[in-house]
Amino acid sequence: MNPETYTARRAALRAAVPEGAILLLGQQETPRNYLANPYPFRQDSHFLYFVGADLPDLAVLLLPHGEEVLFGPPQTPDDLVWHGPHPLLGDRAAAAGISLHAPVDTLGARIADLTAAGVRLHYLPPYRADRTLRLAELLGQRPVAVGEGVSGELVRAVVRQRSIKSDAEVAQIEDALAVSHEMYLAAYPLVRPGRRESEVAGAMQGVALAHDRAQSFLPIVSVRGEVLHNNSYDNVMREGDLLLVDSGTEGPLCYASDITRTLPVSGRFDPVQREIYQAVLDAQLAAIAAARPGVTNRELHIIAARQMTRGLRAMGLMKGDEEEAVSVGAHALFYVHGLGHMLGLDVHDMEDLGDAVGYPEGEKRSDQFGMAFLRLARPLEPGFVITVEPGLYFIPALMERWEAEGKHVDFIDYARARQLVGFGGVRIEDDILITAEGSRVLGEPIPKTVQEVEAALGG
Ligand SMILES: [Mn+2]
Repeated sequence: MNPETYTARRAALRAAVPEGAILLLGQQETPRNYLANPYPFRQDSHFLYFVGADLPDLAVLLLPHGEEVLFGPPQTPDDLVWHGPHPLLGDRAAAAGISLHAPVDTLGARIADLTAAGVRLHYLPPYRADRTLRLAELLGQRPVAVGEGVSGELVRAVVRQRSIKSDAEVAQIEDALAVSHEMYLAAYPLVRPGRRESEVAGAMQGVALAHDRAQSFLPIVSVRGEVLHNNSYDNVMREGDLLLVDSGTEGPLCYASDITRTLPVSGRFDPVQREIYQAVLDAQLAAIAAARPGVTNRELHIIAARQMTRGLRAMGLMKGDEEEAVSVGAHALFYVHGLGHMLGLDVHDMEDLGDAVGYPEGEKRSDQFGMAFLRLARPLEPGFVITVEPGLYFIPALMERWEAEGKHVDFIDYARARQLVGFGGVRIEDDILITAEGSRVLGEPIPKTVQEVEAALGG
């Protein structure tokens, strides 16, 4: 983005939080096993949004009278030896539309001056221990006190601003989706009995790396799709397995894509797999069709839940009235999570800011199993980018527990459900933009119908 974009974003933030000073803290390197061997660097997303500069140890102060200062490490002769020539701090500041810059080791003193002058310092909640410690040091407080000083006003302003994606931001997400599309094309030939999950994961990561892109999160590539956050790739794929692949990459400016497909290892779905898959696909399509400004994402979640309940009833897995089944939460035995989340610079966009992102002020999350995991419940607005990712899972431990408790016996046929132990899970996920009239699925279509998936696998 050009300097004017970052200047305009900070001006909008300043207008929403007019009093006091605002601190935007960049990310520091994270050691892997010793200091000089760090994890790949990922800049803080708020910093990327308001400043753009993508290197460690930066901070920006927005001062009460409109002054903006970029703090960063001064370049030393040793840096030139180890890291080669880099833009100077002043050039970084100029690229962000910031006129002043200063050595990062003077930041603490500037904050102390502000505090002494009675100026309120707005900062966002830290999500890593090193950020908590850095804030504690900068504020001259104990780490446990840092949380109490978080600015709710700043959190709400950032959420309002980052929730609405500009055309340029949507283009970044679609850029990431183009790489995702290629990643899936690379995966198909490797989804075969006898191959390992890690071969698929490696081929997909290889595509991202070949484009010089990071993956936006640790991908799930597993025949045990019912294990929701499964990050191991050590299974051998067998005839009759379903491989669940949930992966994403980042665009050039670190905007994320997030796509899930479920692939039959044999190349063709068996009859039961096809019925379950179709129930999930129908739910995803129904939710996308209903997505428009003013509709809440909770309503979309319920539309998807009812649609899948209809499918499960047709298969004899559920029974009774589908609206009633969904309102009491019986479907959550199979559809255990929420429909989706915001997508942007973070794959779960702004999740570090908590439920201020997904829930209107004053509205609490449901405590009903299933609905409690709905990350986004608020009314949709033009410019939101969200994921739509319903799924059905057969989780042995959960089925056993509910059956033992006699839970929702009016709506669930446990004898039938027991026959699906070992089935795994199906999830289908796309990224959509809410438009003035409805919604648009972003990116080049990735095979999704039963016929398309089987054709892609050569089944
Ligand atoms: Mn997702």
